[in-house]
Parts: sequence; C-alpha cells; structure tokens
Amino acid sequence: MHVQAPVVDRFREDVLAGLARVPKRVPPKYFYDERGSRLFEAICELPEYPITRVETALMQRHSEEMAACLGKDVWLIEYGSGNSRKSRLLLEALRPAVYMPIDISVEMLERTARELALRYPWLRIEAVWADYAEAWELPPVAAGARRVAYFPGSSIGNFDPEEARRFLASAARLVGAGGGMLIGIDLKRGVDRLTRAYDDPQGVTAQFNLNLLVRINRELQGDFVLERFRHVAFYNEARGRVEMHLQSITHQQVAVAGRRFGFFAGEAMHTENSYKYSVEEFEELARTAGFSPRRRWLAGEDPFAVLYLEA
Ligand code: AVI
Repeated sequence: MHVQAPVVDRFREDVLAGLARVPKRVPPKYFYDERGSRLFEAICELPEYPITRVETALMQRHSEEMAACLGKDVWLIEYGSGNSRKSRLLLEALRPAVYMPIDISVEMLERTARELALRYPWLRIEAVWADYAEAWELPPVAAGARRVAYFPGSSIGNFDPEEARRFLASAARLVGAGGGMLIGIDLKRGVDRLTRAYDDPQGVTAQFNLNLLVRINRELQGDFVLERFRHVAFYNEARGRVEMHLQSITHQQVAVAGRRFGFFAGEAMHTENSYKYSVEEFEELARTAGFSPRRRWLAGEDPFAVLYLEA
C-alpha cells in the first residue's frame, strides 16, 4: 500500500482552529473514524437517504455503457473509495488494468483491498492511504495506460463550489489530456425531501453528526457532554446546500486538548455542507476546471446524475 500524508495528525490542529473561529466549524472529513464510517454505511441504507440506492441502480443499469465510454487499458483511480461496494459493478464491467482506491481510513482501505483481491484475483490493486482533497502523488502509471478518476456518491457536494472547482482542476491534471472522470452528483429537489435525507426520524444522521464530539473527546481529551448538543440540518436554498450543525442547548464551556471554548445557548458549530446542483450547473463548473462533459446517465424520481467528463 502507498502511504501518503499522515492525515490523522492534522485533526488536533483543525479542531482547535475551527473551535476558535466565529462561527465555529469542523471539516466534515473528520466524521469518518471507525464508528463514523459505520454510521455512514447505516445512513446509506436509510429509506430517506436516496443517494446510494439511486446511484447503485444507475450503475446496475448502465455499467456496461459506462465501461465502453471509459475505454480499454484503464487505470481507475477512485477518490474516497470506502467499502468500494459501488465500484464493484464498474470493476466487473470495465476490468481495468489497475484499480487505485484512495481513502482517508487505513482500516477501511486494507479491509476493502483484501476483500477485492479475494473476489477478483485478476485485478491489480494499488491502494493509496491519503486525504484525497490534499496533495498526494500517484504511483507511476504504465506508459500508454489511460487514467480515469472515479468519484461516486456525490462526495464532491461536500466541497464549497470553489473548492470543488479546484479539486476538479487537480483531477483533470492528474488524469492528463485524454483522461476521464466518472462522477456521481446529487441533484436539486424539493426542500422537504432534502431535509429528511439529513435529519432522518431514526436519528442515525444525528448520531453520525454527534459522533464528531465523541471522537474529539477520545482523541483530543475533550469533555463535550453529548446531551448538551443537538443535531440540526436544513436546506439553505440561497446557497443550494444542505447544512449540518451541532447546536449548543445551553450556555457552556468545553475543554479540548487543554484549551477552553465557550458556547452560548443556541450557538451552532457548522459541521457539513452538502451542495446540490442541477446537471447544467455542475457541467459548467466542470468546464471551468478543464473538463468537457461527454455523457450523462440520469435517475428520475430521486434526481441523481452520473456524468462522464473528459480532460
Ligand atoms: C459523503 N457525503 C456525500 C454525504 C452527503 O450526503 O453529503 C455525507 C452525509 N452527511 C450526512 N449524511 C450523509
């Protein structure tokens, strides 16, 4: 396995800086410790959260066509591969020369690489442990191979549009001229459905959000009392994004890594944005980053798109 930036070391620095800001905020990438990753898998199974179900159905229906678009002798680079479940459909249809999953969780990466190696003995796997949003280096690619980036799950929605543009531009440089990108995008839809997807009645998303405090308590000697915070999620129509926050129920002081931070009653700590696009908006963003949109596969009832872009 290729080990890149030691991503875990920045947690302390980012949390302390985020708690000192006004308004307070912690980057969403820190949701994904072991429990957070399991809670995210549970979110993906919720009836209120359509992304995984709808994207999987699109992949089931169109993976052969997608593979034909991506071409032969492909190095498939997957950003934030997680359990690679969705990728299996593509791997089977495409049979890439190399599969390069990149993930922030080393446990998940190792487990997934082992499972895939058993399932697909023909597949060459080059796993990369890295934070895909940071600078990281691609292991050498065989001459003549075509690079295609795969970024499913609408994870691009967790970047602000300018970050998303920079990320796409770096992906375009990575795959090089003639390379491609296959990307899943959650689309704009009714406010109620969007809100329910991030505030489910079972409270799984609330646990996922609050787990950030559990992680801070454990890894940074924090003393957050979970019962004094509540999960808040709403659609910010002006910005085209679902926002998640952890809101302090009372006026309180919290210690983290030996420093103290005050919260007033009702103060919200911003933990995630999940941007929703129209296909046209996203394709325009991709163009400004150096990609040409080539194909779209669209789902109707729960609007979602898988797009193929070429650099
Ligand atoms: C990973 N990402 C695309 C998810 C999303 O929908 O923004 C994370 C998530 N947050 C709450 N529920 C799911």
